[in-house]
Amino acid sequence: MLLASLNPATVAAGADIGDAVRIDGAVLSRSDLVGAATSVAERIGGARQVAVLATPTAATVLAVTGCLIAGVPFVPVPADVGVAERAHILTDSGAQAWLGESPADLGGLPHVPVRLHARSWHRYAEPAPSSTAMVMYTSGTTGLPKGVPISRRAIAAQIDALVQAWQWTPDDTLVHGLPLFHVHGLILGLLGSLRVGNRFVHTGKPTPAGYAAAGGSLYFGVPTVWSRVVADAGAATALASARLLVSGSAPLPVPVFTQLTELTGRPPVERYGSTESLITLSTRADGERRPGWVGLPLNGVQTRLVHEDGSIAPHDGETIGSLHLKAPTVFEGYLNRPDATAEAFDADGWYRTGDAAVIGGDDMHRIVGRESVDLIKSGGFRVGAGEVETVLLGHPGVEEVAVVGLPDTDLGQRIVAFVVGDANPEDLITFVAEQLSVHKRPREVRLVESLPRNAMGKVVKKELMK
Ligand code: MLC
Ligand code: AMP
Repeated sequence: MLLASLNPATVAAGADIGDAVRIDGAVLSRSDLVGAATSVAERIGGARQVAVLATPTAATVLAVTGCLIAGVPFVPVPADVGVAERAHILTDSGAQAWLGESPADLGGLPHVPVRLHARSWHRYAEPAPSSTAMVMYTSGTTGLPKGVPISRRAIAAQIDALVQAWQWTPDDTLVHGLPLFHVHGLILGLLGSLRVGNRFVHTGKPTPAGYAAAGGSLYFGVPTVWSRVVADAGAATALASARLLVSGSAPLPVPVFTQLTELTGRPPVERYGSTESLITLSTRADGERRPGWVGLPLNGVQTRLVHEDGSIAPHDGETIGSLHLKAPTVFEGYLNRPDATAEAFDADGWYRTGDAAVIGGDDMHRIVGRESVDLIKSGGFRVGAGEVETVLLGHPGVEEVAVVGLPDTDLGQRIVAFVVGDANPEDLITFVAEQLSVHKRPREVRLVESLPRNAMGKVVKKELMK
């Protein structure tokens, strides 16, 4: 069973815990989860696909769990989603209804609320491992976000590999305050806990104080979270009793690694992945944790480095190449986008991650950076420069625009828009927040006379990043 700890037979036979999930002030036991989520499954059983506005609430946990019980693929929609991005996700995915929390504007779809106190004890057959569990949207360098269908098999393989790497057990209490619409917070954090059977605590926002108060043994965070934790020495020292502090979704700066180690006595475990591949590399609970390096391949993962001319680069700890990988967790293709799927894989089926890396003779991996300046990571969120530029060009005051990610000590990269035109910078920031999503808004808009262009007329973004 994918969510093994929610097996109705074992829960009924006494394998219950009263506080399996704590979220948004609610405490759910395993039998609450089984009963309420099975009731959700009964209500949506015939649906082809549903959208779940992934707020960090009990309703979202039950909506997601109910879909997995019924075998209905769901689309986790960013909790802070704006108008244009929401319309695209609903149309592209073919979602038939909102399940659980609902946005103020339903976009023409019916809404099926989740009843927290409803119960059903119907037994569902386990859906096929090859079936799609969810379709998660993720940004590319240009255009609108693409749907990534993620199979039940991939999720199970992912969690089992992490159980091995992190010595993750039902005795753990896993804590995070990350969004439930991405791999990190949803698949690893929530579904991982429901498969392993450990207690899960969602802190709402991932604040240092929230992490310190949660009393967990296993903590997940993006680098922005860890850099905020080390800036709060009191909160950081409270984490000394944890077993593992795990960082991922973006590069963890070496100074943050060092300070976290000093303050907690726990060198963080780093791991690397993507929406398309899930997590493929990690340092181990019982292995070396080297600052600046993201670890060894997880069970079943093969990696290689490729030069621009297609030749294979050596694993010598120095040579930089494009990171390609094969893994049981890699997706099969984007929804409705055969063109983008064809670009993502080479002729031998290797997935092109789009990241440049170095591999050591000991198989340790270091991520050097993104190959394209047009894919930005801000606070651990992946944002395409192209999607932000397209929205800004739709504003009447904008004539030309170029969006880049500039280095930022808090967010890793800060989204900055260089605009030629006549508009109020604050209005432009709000415009993107309303159209795409709040986390994709530029943190800064710089009005400029002109954009640097090469002889072909193409904007030279490297000039803007100096
Ligand atoms: C500010 N706000 C605005 C606004 N300006 N709202 C609307 N319009 C505007 N113009 C308000 C918001 O309403 C919100 O309020 C608040 O500002 C949000 O602030 P923020 O500055 O965006 O948040 P911040 O504190 O900077 O967020 C940091 C963060 C966040 C670390 C909490 O970036 C985060 O959750 N990151 C995690 C991303 C993640 O999980 N990625 C995993 C991808 S999976 P209010 O009141 O609501 O706070 C992956 C695979 C892998 O990568 O390897 O894991
Ligand atoms: P997403 O699809 O949002 O999961 O983003 C995936 C991208 O995040 C990867 O291709 C990397 O560029 C980046 N990433 C994830 N984890 C790490 C890490 N530990 N170190 C550096 N970059 C990372």
